[in-house]
Amino acid sequence: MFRTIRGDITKVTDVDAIVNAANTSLLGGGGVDGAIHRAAGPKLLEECRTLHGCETGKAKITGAYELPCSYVIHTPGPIWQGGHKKERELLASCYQSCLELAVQHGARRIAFPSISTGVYHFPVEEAAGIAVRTAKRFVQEHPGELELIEWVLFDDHTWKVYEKALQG
Ligand code: AR6
Repeated sequence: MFRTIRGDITKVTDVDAIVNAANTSLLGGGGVDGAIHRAAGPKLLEECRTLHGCETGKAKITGAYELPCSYVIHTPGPIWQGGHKKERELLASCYQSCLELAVQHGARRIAFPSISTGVYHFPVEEAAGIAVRTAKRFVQEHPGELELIEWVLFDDHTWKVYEKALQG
């Protein structure tokens, strides 16, 4: 049901949906967002233009085009500003919103990157705890609706932190 793997989320072939750590414009960027747009091809940006952005903590879904899955779920994570700007609640809301959209679209297997812990500087340990707690609670509240939730972590340190959060 839950697992972590080290790697590139654009290469994952065993899920219905991958999550993009986007920005509120939904018009692409660096990091995992850039990698997803490059791998999906220009039609992804075309569809994103029709969405007119997305609020931090919410999510929107598109097709996946050249990617080996059916959907991309785009969620703008919070920018870490010291922890007093509702960053934790907003990050939990990202996971919750993505999982709700996945279920609404019949996507039973979903892969997440480490939302907000790159250029948005959310501390990784806290982000991993929020990610795992929110996903576990969601599964308890939606029994039988999801088969797999995995985190695809790009670097060794981030992978170890999520693995510990999941086991601990
Ligand atoms: N697969 C999986 N994880 C990746 C990949 C990949 N291909 N590439 C990077 N990561 P970031 P954020 C990891 O900065 O902090 C963008 O410009 C990365 O090592 O991508 O939410 C958006 O447009 C890190 O652990 O996302 C926004 O403006 C994690 O993904 C802004 O960055 C998240 O890093 C969002 O910032």
